[in-house]
Amino acid sequence: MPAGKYEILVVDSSAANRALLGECLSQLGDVDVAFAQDGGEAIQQIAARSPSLVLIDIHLHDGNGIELVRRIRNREILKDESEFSLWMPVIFLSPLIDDDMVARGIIAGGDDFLHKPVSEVILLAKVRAMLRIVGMQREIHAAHRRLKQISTLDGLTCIPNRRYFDDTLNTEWKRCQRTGAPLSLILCDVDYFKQFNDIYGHQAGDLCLKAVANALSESLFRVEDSVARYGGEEFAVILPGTDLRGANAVGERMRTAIRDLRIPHTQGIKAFVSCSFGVAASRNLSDCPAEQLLRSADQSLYQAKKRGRNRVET
Ligand code: GH3
Ligand code: MG
Ligand code: MG
Ligand code: MG
Repeated sequence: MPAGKYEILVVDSSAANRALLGECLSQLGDVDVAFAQDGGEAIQQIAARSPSLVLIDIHLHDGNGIELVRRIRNREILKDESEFSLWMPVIFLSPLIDDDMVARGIIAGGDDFLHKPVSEVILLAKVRAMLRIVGMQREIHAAHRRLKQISTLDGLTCIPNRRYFDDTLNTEWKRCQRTGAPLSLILCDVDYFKQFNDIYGHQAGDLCLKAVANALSESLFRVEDSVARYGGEEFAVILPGTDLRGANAVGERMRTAIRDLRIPHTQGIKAFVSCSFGVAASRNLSDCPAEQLLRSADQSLYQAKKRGRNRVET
């Protein structure tokens, strides 16, 4: 069995059986055993602890084990917020097992049957085999999480990338539309960056972009605000619940933060690297699509460039 802790839930209405099964399962080593004496308790325990595996006696005080599994599998009780659902194996325990029962149990969502009284070696072998798959599944889940995280980050600056920006703008757009809150956008573009590369080299250009990305991130104080690398030397900021005045203030803070980096640029504004900012806000989102907000921020950025750079325009 792979490393990591597993939790097994034993659902049995007989205290003696619970004790027996608990003792047997404790031989597995890295396993915690929890108990439920009926379906009601089982449902609570599964919701609270998300066990790795469940053993369920067919005959429970408050009903039938097969019916309980049907409810579990219908996700009546499993709240799964992630897109990734994890398989939780279920083994039925029954003194009598016939074909019809096995068919019904498997169709309901069970995975295996064991005769009562339970053979210790068979129980341990089956549980081990199932936990092996649960362990592999955990590894896949962890890899999936890592990949998902990587896919939304920009490789150079380590801040969110364009994909993240597009998704977040979409989500925040809908949220603000629902709640009636304003939504602001800032587009930021490094001034005379082509010349920066020409003078100091591409590697220095990369370092400059990292420093700019960092300064922009550190200028945001609210958790719901985010900055992403929008393209080459352009960045985009999403400010949910912020109006034009607030967004303007954030833009001004960012502009100052970048000047304060004091990155030399002989062809830049007053010999340091600077950025230009275009700000746009929308209050009535129902008659202004997200693309229009983006266009409006882009127009403001264009104005900032035209009016001399190192400035914030709305
Ligand atoms: P403006 O003030 O009008 O924005 O002038 P600019 O020179 O910054 O504008 P332009 O769009 O002409 O140049 C952007 C430059 O950014 C050109 C491109 O080589 C550089 N660039 C884009 N991505 C990267 C990158 O990842 N690393 C480096 N070093 N340079 C990059
Ligand atoms: Mg540009
Ligand atoms: Mg340009
Ligand atoms: Mg530029």
